[in-house]
Amino acid sequence: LGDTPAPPPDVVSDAASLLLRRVGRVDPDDLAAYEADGGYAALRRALDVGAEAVIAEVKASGLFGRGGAAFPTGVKWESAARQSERTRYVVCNADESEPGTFKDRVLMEGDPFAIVEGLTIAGYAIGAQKGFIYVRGEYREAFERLQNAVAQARAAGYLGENVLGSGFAFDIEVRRGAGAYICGEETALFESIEGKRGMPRQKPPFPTEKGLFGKPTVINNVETLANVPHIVQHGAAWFRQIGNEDAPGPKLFCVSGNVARPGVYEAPMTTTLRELLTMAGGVADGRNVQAILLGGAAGTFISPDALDTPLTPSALRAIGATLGSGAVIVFDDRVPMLDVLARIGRFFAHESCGKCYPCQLGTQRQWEMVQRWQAAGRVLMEDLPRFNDLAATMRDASICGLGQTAASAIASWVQLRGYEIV
Ligand code: L3W
Ligand code: SF4
Repeated sequence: LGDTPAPPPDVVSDAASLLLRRVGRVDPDDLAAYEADGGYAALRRALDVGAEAVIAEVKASGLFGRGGAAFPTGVKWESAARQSERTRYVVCNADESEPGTFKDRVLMEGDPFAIVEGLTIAGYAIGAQKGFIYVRGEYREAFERLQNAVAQARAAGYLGENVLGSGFAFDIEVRRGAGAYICGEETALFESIEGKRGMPRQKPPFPTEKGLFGKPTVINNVETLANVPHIVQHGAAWFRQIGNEDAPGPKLFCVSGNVARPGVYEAPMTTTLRELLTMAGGVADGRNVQAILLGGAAGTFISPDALDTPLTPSALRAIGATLGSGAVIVFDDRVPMLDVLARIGRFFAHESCGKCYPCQLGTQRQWEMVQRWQAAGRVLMEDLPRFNDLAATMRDASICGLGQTAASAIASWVQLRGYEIV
């Protein structure tokens, strides 16, 4: 955990994959190679069937956001397309910064044209004139790959004044962040693109109504957009064959920590945690699982008793967890968990933007508290009423997701095992 760039994934699953199909196989710097592998067939189909049909297909597919909050993508697109304001934007949130999350990096470095194509289809569907891809500052290679992909797409007529002779005018600009976790929050990301300090805005209004430059905007995660060409090309029913009613389509999981083969794995969300760990070679050195942190620093600690839970939203909800961005961090029985809690506390205190007091002050007090526990070698019982009060205040009164989730991992650990630590 921490505020350094995610390590490069060692392993990419070679299972029957959709999203990772081209990664490591098709030259990511060559548009001709992408086209030869079926690339841009989906955009052609989108332009043929029309914007309304594209939105209907994405809605019917049941695709939901892969960045953490799982909002239905088609509903978001429809909401933006319905606005009376005609100046509209689409934005790809590529500021992947959640600790333990490195899936978008693999897609951007390994299959950048798919993201450019997905964003172009999104732009066409909602009637946008311009798209932005906002890339995490530390991801230099991803940034360069995407810039190259956009330039080649523009030269070939997939972007520009008259996309493939359809009359649709659309272009994409690739921007780099400057190292702030908070700029992955969608409205802070807009502020950053607009040239201001990246601080979240109050929601509502949601971006579909007032987003970038105050105009209707659709903002989707990299992985979400990477699913779009497949849905448009093959249809919602085909897409729904993967996963189940509650969780259609493939998902990328970032498995890290004490596993034999850390990396990015593609699997349906009906996969259980135990099956995912098996894909990653099991717990390293034959040790036992102590806990799994699901969803990164903003996520939830899961007990090894819950290893047979499928990774669908409803199954996870039933055990009080969410999948978040797809981070699965495994801690074996040797890991000093109070050090991990202290690291999480430091992370949020450092990354809080300071705009609202529940989070600005709450993350600092939380960090102090977990440092006290670390020094004492146990969760201090006398701190628990204070901690619960702090966690509830941050969750209920913070402006954005950072503050609202800053205590969730620590609270889940206290609930899981805290009382037993001596
Ligand atoms: C139109 C409505 N749009 C909601 C949109 C909203 C946003 C999306 C989700 O993220 C999560 C948290 C962590 N009309 C709408 C609407 N929307 N109602 O739907 O919205 P929301 O507010 O539920 O969530 P959020 O604040 O966008 C919070 C996760 O993010 N997280 C992790 C972040 C890190 C990464 C990464 O590194 N890749 O994603 C941190 O908190 O799980 O649940 O677009 O506008 N009525
Ligand atoms: Fe900033 Fe935290 Fe408030 Fe979000 S919750 S606006 S990060 S201070």
